[in-house]
Amino acid sequence: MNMDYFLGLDCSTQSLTAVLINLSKNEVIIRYSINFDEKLPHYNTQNGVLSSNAGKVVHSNPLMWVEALELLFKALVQKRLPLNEIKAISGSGQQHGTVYLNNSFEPTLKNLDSEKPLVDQLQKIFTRETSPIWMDSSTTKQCEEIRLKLGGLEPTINITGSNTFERFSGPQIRKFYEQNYDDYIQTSTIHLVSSFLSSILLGKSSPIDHGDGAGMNLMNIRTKQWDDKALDATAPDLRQKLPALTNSYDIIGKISPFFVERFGFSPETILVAWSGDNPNSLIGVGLTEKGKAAISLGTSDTYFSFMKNLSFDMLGEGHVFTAPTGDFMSLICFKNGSLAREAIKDKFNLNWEDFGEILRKTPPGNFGKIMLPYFLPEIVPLVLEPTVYRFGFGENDMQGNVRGIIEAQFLSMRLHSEWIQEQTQEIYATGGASVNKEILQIASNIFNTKIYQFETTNSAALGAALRSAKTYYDSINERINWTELVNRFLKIQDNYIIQPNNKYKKLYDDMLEVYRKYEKFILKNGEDPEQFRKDFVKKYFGN
Ligand code: XUL
Repeated sequence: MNMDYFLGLDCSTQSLTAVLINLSKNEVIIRYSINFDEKLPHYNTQNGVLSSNAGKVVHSNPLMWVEALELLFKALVQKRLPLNEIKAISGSGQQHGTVYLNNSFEPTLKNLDSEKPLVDQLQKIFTRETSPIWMDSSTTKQCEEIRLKLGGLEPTINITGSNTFERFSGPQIRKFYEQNYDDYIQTSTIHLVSSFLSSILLGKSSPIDHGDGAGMNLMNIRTKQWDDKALDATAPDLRQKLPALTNSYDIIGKISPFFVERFGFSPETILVAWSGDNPNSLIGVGLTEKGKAAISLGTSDTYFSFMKNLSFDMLGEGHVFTAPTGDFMSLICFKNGSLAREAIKDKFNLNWEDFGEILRKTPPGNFGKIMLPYFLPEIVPLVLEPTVYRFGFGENDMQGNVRGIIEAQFLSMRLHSEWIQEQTQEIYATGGASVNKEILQIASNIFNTKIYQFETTNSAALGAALRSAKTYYDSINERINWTELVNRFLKIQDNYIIQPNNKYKKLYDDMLEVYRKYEKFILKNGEDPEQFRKDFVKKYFGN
């Protein structure tokens, strides 16, 4: 019997993951990951990255991603998975990261020898050995320069969908142009992580999809074309170096002979444009209609939602990207996600069970203990010099710190998502930490919204697999709509729904105001809200 297999790949910060699905049976056949630190130690990464300059400069090695791709396919072959029956492949990449290539890139991809490892053949295609990734926060100067050239905050947001951000590709490209002029001139193509890896599968330079393109400060969010003003504000001759843009749902070609010969894929395997991890997760967690938002608790924490009608965060903290469906999505990215939670867990020598136990035993509102959790430079709100602030408690108060970090993360998420106009009725939780029910209960209480917890923690790779399936069926005129497609894989069970406890609604509304004032106090020279915090303590804890 013919089976409809589809493959989704996800090159995230710490690992490369494959999710293989069978649409004839609506099942996931395998989820398999290559962890960079563990399986490719010779790249010397920590949590998948190379960090310098006190955490401000964060790069990764594109050859490591290539080597991981081969390791991953080798493992799938060894597991005797039916690679030759896969109908279509798509993928996902950590957003914003840029790969700089010379003019041997295309000829090299065209002439790959399937007897030799990829990594040996791609050594000489780069003009920049390492790629700046989304965790990099070293381009404040370039952000300011570009924003100024575009006419300030408002026009920048109106054109690109976002303020300029340190990690966005445009400012990163400008920094390379300013600091490594000769290498910039030698660069013939600049790819994103997603389009770089899709190029390798395709055997030639691949387009960049609108979803990931929107995270560059270079694409016009309304016309979905490279924006001349933004290109000029960033670096000279940039248009020639950028691949074409394409819809996220477009077929970009068939898999290159290298992968057919080396791993046994069918030469008929269709490739669908890759996208960023957040647009992919939008599909992977089933956000195909308005009113639905997701929180992804991974290396970074993100809050994102499906958006039917374009609207912007004029404060410049959130982003609007194109959704894989052709609609829009909002995204807010918090860098102090898992690594911040782990910093507290490890400081007190806890495991995740102990951590959950403390969350269960401590009261909502944390006796008015407020943390501003900037263990790393933060994206939202912008904090370039990492410092952890504690009000009403000290760094050795274990319980205060455990609840403090979690409440801080979700209060900040609620505060900084206030601009999103389409009302959220349901939140879907995904990412590593979403298996922790205590964490999600706090999120649910703070947002006063029901949260669906999913079994899947590979939502980006699953989203990529589902996207490739959607395009494949559209191409053979067996149309399925997005919601019907994603629902086949989103089997939410009743015990995975977390209900907000209404009892804490008012408390968290009030605590949000305390938190808002502390952010203002620390980051914007606002008034010291100590008395306001004490009033909160008195109101809810009586002392
Ligand atoms: C989104 C962002 C991160 C990366 C890595 O803007 O920077 O979520 O995509 O996951």
